[in-house]
Amino acid sequence: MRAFSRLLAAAVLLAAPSAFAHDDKVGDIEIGHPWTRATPPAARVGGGYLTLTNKGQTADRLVGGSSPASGRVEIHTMEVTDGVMKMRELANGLTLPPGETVKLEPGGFHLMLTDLKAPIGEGAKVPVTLRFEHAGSVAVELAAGALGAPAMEHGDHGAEHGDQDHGQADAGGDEAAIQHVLKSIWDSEASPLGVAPVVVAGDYALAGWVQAERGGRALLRRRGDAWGIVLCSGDELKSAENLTTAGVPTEDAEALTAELAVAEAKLDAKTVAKFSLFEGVVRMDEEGRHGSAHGGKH
Ligand SMILES: [Cu+2]
Repeated sequence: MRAFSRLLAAAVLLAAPSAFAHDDKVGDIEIGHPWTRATPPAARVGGGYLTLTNKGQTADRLVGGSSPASGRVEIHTMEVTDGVMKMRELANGLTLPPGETVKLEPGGFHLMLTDLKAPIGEGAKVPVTLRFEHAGSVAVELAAGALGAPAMEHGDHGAEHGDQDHGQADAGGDEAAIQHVLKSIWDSEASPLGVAPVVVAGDYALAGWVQAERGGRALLRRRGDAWGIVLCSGDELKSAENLTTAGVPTEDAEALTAELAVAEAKLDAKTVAKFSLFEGVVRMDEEGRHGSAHGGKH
């Protein structure tokens, strides 16, 4: 329980854009679409995402940042080791090769606002100053989309993955919608994602997933007609107490764990064992390019 809370506090906030922010430029560095996402009330960290294009002839480097909204702004990378996603601070900054665009995005490089002074509210503009080794400093604003709201609304990413369906519940009901949300992010021909069982209580759901030799459990939340992923974990999500910690109302948490136990008892032991393989807690919001959270496919 304590460990879970700590993990939650330290969990990575993965998010997806829902607002199109203005572009900025400093020296040879062009900054595109800076965004973040609203955080849960207890969150101490937030993510920051944007693209950096080096229009110059020589390499530059994002070496740091600062924000009045957080104690620190760190530059992080995500790595998957043995199927477990971890993030690591890039102590030497992020190299920006000449003529190239480097994306800071969920599941990859990102800014991490640690020690948030207050939760990030939907629609907020979070000011961040970015510091480059050669280009100097520039102020940008991270436009905050909703927590768990449908994302990828803007046209920029549409061609690439705008059809990831915003988790709308459809005729197939909650289970189909939830499977669809998970698959739209992680499923691929090369590595099909299996989603089962799915149990729903109130506005929350638990889903087991397996992909090749990996697996885990996901907690999802309904907002309006859409289901969004709240977090991914393993055995932690079998505990009603942990679910409550993650924000699920006690009644729903108890219903979920009871139903999950019944549903998983019908599966073969090998599959259920895979659900336990996911270590730690990765807090997310639905959508986005979160592939590396589970699969390291990027
Ligand atoms: Cu991070």
